[in-house]
Amino acid sequence: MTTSMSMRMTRLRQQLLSSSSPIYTTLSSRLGRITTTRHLPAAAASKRRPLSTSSPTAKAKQLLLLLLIVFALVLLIRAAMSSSSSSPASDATAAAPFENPRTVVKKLLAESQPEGQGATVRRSIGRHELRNLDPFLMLDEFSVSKPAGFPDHPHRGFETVTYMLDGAFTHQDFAGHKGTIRTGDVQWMTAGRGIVHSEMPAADGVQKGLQLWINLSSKDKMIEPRYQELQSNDISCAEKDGVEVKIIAGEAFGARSPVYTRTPTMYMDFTMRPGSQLHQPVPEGWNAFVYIIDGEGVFGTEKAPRVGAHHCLVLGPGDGLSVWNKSGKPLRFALVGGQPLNEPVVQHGPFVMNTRAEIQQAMEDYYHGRNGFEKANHWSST
Ligand code: FJE
Ligand code: FE
Repeated sequence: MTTSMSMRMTRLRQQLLSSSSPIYTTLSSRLGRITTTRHLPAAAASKRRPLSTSSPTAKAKQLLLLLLIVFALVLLIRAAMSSSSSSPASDATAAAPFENPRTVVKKLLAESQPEGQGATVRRSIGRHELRNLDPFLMLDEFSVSKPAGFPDHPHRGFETVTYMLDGAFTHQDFAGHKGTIRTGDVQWMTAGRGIVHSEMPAADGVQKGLQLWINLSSKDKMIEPRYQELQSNDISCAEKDGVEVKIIAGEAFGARSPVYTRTPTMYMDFTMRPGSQLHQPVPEGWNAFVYIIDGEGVFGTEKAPRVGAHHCLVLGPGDGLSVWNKSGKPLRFALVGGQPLNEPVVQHGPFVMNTRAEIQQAMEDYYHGRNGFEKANHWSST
């Protein structure tokens, strides 16, 4: 046995023994349906009395009655017009333009925890209270300073999306792929059948970002690995009524991201000025969540309480999300949605498959350097 092999064995053993997450199986659960009913204003009934035509007091009464009728009619017409209006952007008090607006069904504060080698992450999806939100497996807000980081480790069966909020990170993989992403850049990595890589801070000070893990369907788990890298100035952005959006995946305000999402996904970074509001469609049937990066916002319905940074909000079913910034500071949050795969999820650390047997296979492939892990035996990051 070679030295590198025995090192790999020790590494694998340590990884498996120290793994805090036991093998678990979850069948994707469906969120309960919420329906809303609309109440239309009931038509007011007006009664007429026969009009008498004699004295001046009677004439005054007639005039008053006529005025009252006209006033009631004006009110009725206005009510009818506002209930049929479809452009709330022109009217700050209008109802959300969605048939079935999504509301917040779960709120979670992502607390800091140690991860990788000396790194700190605020995990929301992937922790006990929110095991996964099909097709999403994990969301970490990371804050890492040298020499901490995420040294050589494997992945199989899903995608990792790294979005830099502040600073720079360098990645290197076993196939010779190497690069640095900086503030505003995105690395969309499809691990597929296998990647071994390192992800380390590339500058002094605290390097911050978001890393999202998106599951791949059973038919895509063993595809060739692939990278899609977007520099901050290649990321589509748009602005409307005091709301700015950077589109990492999907479409908003008529602009589209060039990223190909094998598992259909939307990923937006919104910044809302104080006093602004947003009405963003989210495909019906998709699971979706919000992660607040900075500031405070009102999500789902105008009467909802304000929520601040580092909170993850799981959205219920519906066709769109409304957000209000009622604070005096900018509000920044990520809105992410994806089509659920509705497949069994069996995860063991960096391997996410459909069955226990496939996890066993992944561990053996990594250990022996097979089925996509061929280069693992002769590689380590520099
Ligand atoms: C990993 C432990 C880890 N969150 N956020 C076990 F830390 C990781 C891992 C990351 C990670 C990397 C970055 Cl750049 C940002 C992260 C976890 O690399 F993959 C396993 N299996
Ligand atoms: Fe990784």
